[in-house]
Amino acid sequence: MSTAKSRRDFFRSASLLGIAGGAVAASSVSRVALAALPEPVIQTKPDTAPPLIPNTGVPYNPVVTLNGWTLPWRMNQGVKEFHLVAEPVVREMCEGFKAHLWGYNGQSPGPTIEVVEGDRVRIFVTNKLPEHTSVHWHGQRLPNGMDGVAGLTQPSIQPGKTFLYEFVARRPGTFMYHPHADEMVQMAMGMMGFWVTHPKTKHPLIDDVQRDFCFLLNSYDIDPGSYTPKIMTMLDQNIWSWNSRVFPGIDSLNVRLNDRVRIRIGNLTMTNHPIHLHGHEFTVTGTDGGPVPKSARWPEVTTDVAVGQMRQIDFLADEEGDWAFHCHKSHHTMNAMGHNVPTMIGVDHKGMAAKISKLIPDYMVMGERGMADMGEMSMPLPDNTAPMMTGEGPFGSVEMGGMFSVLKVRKDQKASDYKDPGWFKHPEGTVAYEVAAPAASIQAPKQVMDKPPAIEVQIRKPNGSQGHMNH
Ligand SMILES: [Cu+2]
Repeated sequence: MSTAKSRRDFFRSASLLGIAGGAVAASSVSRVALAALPEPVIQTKPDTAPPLIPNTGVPYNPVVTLNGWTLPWRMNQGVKEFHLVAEPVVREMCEGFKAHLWGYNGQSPGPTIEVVEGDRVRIFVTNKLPEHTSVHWHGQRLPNGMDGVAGLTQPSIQPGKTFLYEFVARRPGTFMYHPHADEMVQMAMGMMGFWVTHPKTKHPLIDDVQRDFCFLLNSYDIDPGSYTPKIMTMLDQNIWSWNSRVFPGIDSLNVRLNDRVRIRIGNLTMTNHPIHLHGHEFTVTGTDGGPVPKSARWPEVTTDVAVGQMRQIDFLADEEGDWAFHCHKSHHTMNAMGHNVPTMIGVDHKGMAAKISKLIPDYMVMGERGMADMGEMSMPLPDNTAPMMTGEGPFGSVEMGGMFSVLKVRKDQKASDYKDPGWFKHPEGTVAYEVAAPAASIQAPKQVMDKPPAIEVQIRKPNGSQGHMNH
């Protein structure tokens, strides 16, 4: 179904259902304003959209959402109006791997909402999901009835209905939005989005930056070959993603040498993520609670983003190169498969493999030397999944997946150009290289485990007498 047609259908069903009338806080909006909902803008591609330069109101340096986009608004008598549509979406998590998620306006996560401190914001939320929902504006100062907690501060938004939220974006900073109705299911299905409120005037704790990136940490449990997340999984997710993308599907962060760079990260998974940047030190300059006082900042190369937290990091990109940027939990830089594989390092199971392959012709021995072989192996994969460790770099397989990307710092990157400059061209003599060494001087450690030493264990029997047990 084309976007144009789905929009037409939406407006037809909207008028049939009388959506425009069923809004909360209708008293603050005239009937005329309600009758004309802003047309929802839908995005179906997972590309990183260029920054949305504001053409009205206070100017600011817009953010770039990794593999995402900023929702356009319309000005209506001084109020910024947005239209979010909660709906089932198909998200390409990387090439060859699509997930059936729930999100907003065609994508999961939903579009980023960018406003300026002091803006009056009106957000229409239309529910095209098969169940009720609500939207909570995480971190915002707002009237209690606009907080979006179904049952507590508002009735839930039933399928087919549109609600209206309206408040003033009172404090600048890094925020997110997500449902506060059947939360476990709806967040496990990908319903979330970013929110940035830019300062109205020069703020003593918010420095100007040349590049401003944002993304959400999310995780899913999607069996290889299937499309829909298993929503009951509490901690054992197998897909660790940034903005519902996994490496090598996550775009690089491309900056110019000596740019001041800001990266805003929000965590809506069910575990913490130590986010690590190579080659530079950063400081945490803000959280969803606001800017961090200067006296409370210290340099880091890794910062932990706990569940439900947001971190805003700033740094000077003064080292050229392709710098890894990733979650430091190594299981989070891997994609599905292989998490239940026993450790086989040092185990000689060749004979066993031959016997098994008589029964299962495709049986392969994995991980005798480590798991690195998996990165280069082109194993037959089920139809819809991502390779566990992959990503072709200029020197071979990067052996990564999941929460991994690259900060690309270039001298010749143009100001405000976010295009991928390709791989770094290292100055001669600055790349680690193989040296000739006599083989005898670097002997590999012996890993023979076929004859474990016999260990004698003394076991005290309940009656006090001693027994022997040989292992
Ligand atoms: Cu992680």
